[in-house]
Amino acid sequence: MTDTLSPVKPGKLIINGEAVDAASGRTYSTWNPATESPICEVAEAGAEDVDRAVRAARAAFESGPWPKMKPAERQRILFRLGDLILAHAEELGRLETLDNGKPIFESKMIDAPMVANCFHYFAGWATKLAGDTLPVNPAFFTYTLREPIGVVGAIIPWNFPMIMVGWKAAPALAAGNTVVLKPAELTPLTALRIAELALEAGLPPGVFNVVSGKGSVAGEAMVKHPGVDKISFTGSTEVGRHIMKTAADTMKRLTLELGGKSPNIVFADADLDAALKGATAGIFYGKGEVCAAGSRLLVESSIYDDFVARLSERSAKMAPSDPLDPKSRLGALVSEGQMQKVLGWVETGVKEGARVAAGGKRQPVNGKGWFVQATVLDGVDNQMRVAQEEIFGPVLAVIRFDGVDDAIAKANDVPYGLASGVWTRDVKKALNVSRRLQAGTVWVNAYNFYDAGMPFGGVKQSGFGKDLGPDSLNEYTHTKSVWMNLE
Ligand code: TAP
Repeated sequence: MTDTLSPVKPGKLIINGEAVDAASGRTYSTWNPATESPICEVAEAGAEDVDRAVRAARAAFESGPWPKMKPAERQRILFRLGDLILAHAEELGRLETLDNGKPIFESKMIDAPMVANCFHYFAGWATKLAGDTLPVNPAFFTYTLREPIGVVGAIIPWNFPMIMVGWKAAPALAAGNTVVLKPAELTPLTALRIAELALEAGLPPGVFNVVSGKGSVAGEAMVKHPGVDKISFTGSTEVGRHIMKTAADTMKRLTLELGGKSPNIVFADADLDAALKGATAGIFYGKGEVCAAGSRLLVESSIYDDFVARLSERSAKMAPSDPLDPKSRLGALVSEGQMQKVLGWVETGVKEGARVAAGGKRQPVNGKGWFVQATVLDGVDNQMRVAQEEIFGPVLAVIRFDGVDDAIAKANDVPYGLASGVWTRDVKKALNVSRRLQAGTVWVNAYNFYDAGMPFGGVKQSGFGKDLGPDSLNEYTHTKSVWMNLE
């Protein structure tokens, strides 16, 4: 394994424009999932550090230059940050792969450009956030202002550690807010590095702070802190529910991007070669540790047996490999615990009556690592736990259906509603099915496409509020109505 290129420097908290230790002096090791070895020590924030960061963000919002700055200047700084991220794609990609276990192809070629894309795109919005003049009464001049909310607390998961920085911080900062971000304990390195790049780009001290640490300590402290005006969270439905309850005490606004069990529906009239690629990429990209993964493959009865045979053959060829190898397309799961959970789900599936048509086992690379084979569970019934609950690993549940109504009924019969895919050559069918799916995103003859300009977020137990696109700016602004008496 090639992870000893150069040592990774210890991670420090970024508070008020400085790299600092935790007040307690505590650190923890972050691990390389592909080699099962520690990468470096990282400062572990406690409630006192969160308080320091929130005070810095509060001061930067109340009396610092950021919210009052000419929007064009904010735009320039955020655009510069996008450029710096692109210029550091190699370094950020390597850090992400070491910390998370995902293939360097994904972290360097897809994730880093996506984060840059977020800062470039939202930089442009800084100059375009306008209110309205609303002629409601001739006796008044009536207009609205679109104002930043204040201090945004961003809490992000371990599966897309650097992309989530872009999704949360870019729109919040473009709108003039200040941010305190807590990366997942398991994957803090890229967020800390991007915070350093943000200072280099010219973000004033206190505008973007990063506090690495445990969710139950640093995350909890952020959600309870009266100095935080809004929490933007991506993670599990369980933690999202807890955050919603806790945030009620201080009446914080919330954006919750939660779990998923997304259906990827293949009709018999589809381009089956394309659908096959879409089905495998839909689940195995990101090792299946993807909220929007097409983890339930619904296949029409008339093509079911043949399609599953081809799918199994293709999946069996996707062997896990060294994530630092540019050719790798299946990396290591983020932690030993996650690997055990995923293997446990395969056992559950078998006990429920599913057949392992491909993979199903741990497969170390060079004798090490938390790698799991690309796994296909065939003959799954939509009521089984492996069809209803999030596995968050490279495990695909394949379910048979008969006709459009059955496909829709099965697709919607889960607690989640994050994303979905439809494969068909029939345009009317595609449009009708897209309308009837309960999901925040529908991909037609495609899967897993994202852009900073396209809103993303779920319905049902997948949460509410949008990341990305123009809609996400509503999450980070409020509207002030002004009535000016003309008489
Ligand atoms: P979680 O366990 O929910 O953790 C997400 C974040 O919340 C982490 O930073 C975590 O910190 C923090 N956290 C944990 N307990 C907290 C608490 N009591 N108060 C405040 N923060 C707390 O999820 P995960 O295991 O990292 O990620 C996997 C889950 O995220 C999956 O369910 C997946 O579907 C979902 N996800 C959803 C999306 C979208 S866009 N909908 C995207 C990615 C992931 P620690 O890690 O330090 O505990």
